Amino acid sequence: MADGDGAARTTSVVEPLLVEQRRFPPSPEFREHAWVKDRTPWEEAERDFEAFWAKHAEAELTWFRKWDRVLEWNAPWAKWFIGGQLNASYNCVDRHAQSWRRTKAAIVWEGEPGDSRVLTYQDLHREVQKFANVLKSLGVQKGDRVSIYMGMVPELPIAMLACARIGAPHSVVFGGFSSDALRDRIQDAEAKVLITQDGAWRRGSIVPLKQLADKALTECPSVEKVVVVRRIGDAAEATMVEGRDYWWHELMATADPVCPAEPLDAEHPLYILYTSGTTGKPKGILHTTGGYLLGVTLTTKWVFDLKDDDYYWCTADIGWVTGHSYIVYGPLSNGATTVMYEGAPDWPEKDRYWDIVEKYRINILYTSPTFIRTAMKWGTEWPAKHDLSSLRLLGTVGEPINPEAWMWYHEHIGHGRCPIVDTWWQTETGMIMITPLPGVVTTKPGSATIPFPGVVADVVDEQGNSCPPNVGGYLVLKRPWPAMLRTFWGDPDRYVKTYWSRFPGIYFTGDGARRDEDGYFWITGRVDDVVNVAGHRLSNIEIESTLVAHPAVAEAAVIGRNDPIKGQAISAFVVLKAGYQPSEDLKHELREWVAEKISPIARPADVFFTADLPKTRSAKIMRRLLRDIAEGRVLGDTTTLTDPAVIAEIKKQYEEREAAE
Ligand code: 7RM
Repeated sequence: MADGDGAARTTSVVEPLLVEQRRFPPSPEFREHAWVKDRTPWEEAERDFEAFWAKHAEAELTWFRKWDRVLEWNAPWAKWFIGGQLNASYNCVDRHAQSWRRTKAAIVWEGEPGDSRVLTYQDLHREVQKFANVLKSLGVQKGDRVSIYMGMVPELPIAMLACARIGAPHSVVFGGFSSDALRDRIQDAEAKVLITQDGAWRRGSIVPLKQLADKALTECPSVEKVVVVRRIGDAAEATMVEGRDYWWHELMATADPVCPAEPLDAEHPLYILYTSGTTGKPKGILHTTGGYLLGVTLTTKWVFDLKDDDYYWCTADIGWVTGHSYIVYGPLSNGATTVMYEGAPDWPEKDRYWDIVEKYRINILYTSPTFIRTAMKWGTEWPAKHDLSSLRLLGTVGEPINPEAWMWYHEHIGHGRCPIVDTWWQTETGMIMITPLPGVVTTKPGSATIPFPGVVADVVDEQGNSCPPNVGGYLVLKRPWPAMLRTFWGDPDRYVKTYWSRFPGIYFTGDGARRDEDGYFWITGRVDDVVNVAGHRLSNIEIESTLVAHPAVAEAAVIGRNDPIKGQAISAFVVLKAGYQPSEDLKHELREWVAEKISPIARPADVFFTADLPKTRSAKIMRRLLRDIAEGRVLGDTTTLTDPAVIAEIKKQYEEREAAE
């Protein structure tokens, strides 16, 4: 877990420099038409939270068999809807394809080069069934894992839903990850099949996904078959291995279009998604079927106040949990129209998102604070060029949003008309946990406001006691919720240790927070060794290990420092091996090394060479001190350091660089 040095600074009275006074109550018109108009759901959940979830499980999902018991809770092991049977693919596709929604757009896809596709629920039903049969023909059986390494193309949700249909847990690996990262995740999941594509478009150039996959597969003996979507064509230079690799379109051409959804136990694994934790090894977060689907279905409906005629667009990549829950499962389970975009926000121009909003008349937009801050930097002229009057609700996720960015979003995108939902949650929680419901909760710029009905969150001190108002502490969750992770894939001990050991029986989020006098939560960010760059979670230790794997590097420390756009940026402090000299070339090489080994997201913004790293007498790297330097704070106590001169030297380098810029 955390080495403790980051944690220490959260349990103190936080005195906000500027107390946020602005309040945005829901407009009477919005409230009148909202799914939730008053406090009833919170009251119901308070009276009997199991009955609350059971009521909505009945109303929102279609079950093949009703459950016998709502919850079995042997902390930290949860089972929801025991004895119940359902299928996520059936809930997301079949039940809509068999209703008046059959001709409604399910997925509206915008390609980076400007090509587009619309799949109605009927189309999706056919494609999902066909691909489920393809998977079966490749030997995939219930319980087998399928890894997916793709960009944002419609075949990705089709593949996920096909896996769900036959009970084969999918493990989507973000298409921006390196072949090493892919290899580690395939190995951990012991996937039988990999689905990928020849290449993906990124700002007009090609990411050669198949070539990267081939490299990973040289060390993945579990993978028997590979399915390749043809997105690019010859330019991707994908080569096919006879007997192992198959083109998606060739298999689909002859696939049987009928494949009934398998009735699965509510606790049947739906997917594994890897996320960064406090140690180098990524953790396979396991989500199961019934509770997860209920959590994402109800939050999608209530938080976004989603209606049948809405065009809903979440700009995340499906490779992250936000895409799983709020591009694929939540919206489709609701029978919504979900928009997906393949490319970058500044391609071909800095108004691509606003162009898409205008083109499709988007009603609900869900994006990240990093994107909002970037758009602020680009200037108001870009959104001003477009008709954004279709928007009626805006959302954010992934990092704390600063009040200035919130206000900019409110004014320049929402034109003062749209409620903003700042949603706090994690890969682990599966569903949105702290959020306004837009028809009821008055918002304050920068606060994720209050827990979703049925969720109990608190801010506690080192001993686990609730902190008084405005005192910072650890954000914890005190009651099980249906979409919670069930374990780490293949590592139950670490699941217990990571989340449930600091405060026994209570879920430790890894975030710091305070709660104000109105009970509103203000999330301050991670208190453990996790960096959050543009809403993407990275582990300090994983990046350090990667740096140390470079022949020139003896030791490395990595911290996330404040960054005005990305929330945090990575600073690396590197001790070289004897015989290596610091140089600009070597800095560049190390930055590229990390980008290649992990992902361009992990590429350090700055690299500092130092003779030694600041360490405590118990040999722990004092990342807190490095952070203080990087963020220009006065250095605290350095007496526990083995060699205080080390830190003075690093500080000098930092200041020299600042002066040079
Ligand atoms: C959905 C997602 C989780 C971490 C979480 C926080 C941070 C997410 C907010 C936020 C402040 C928010 N999953 N985080 N949402 N911080 N306000 N609204 O991002 O597993 O990738 O990251 O992200 O630190 O622990 S995640």
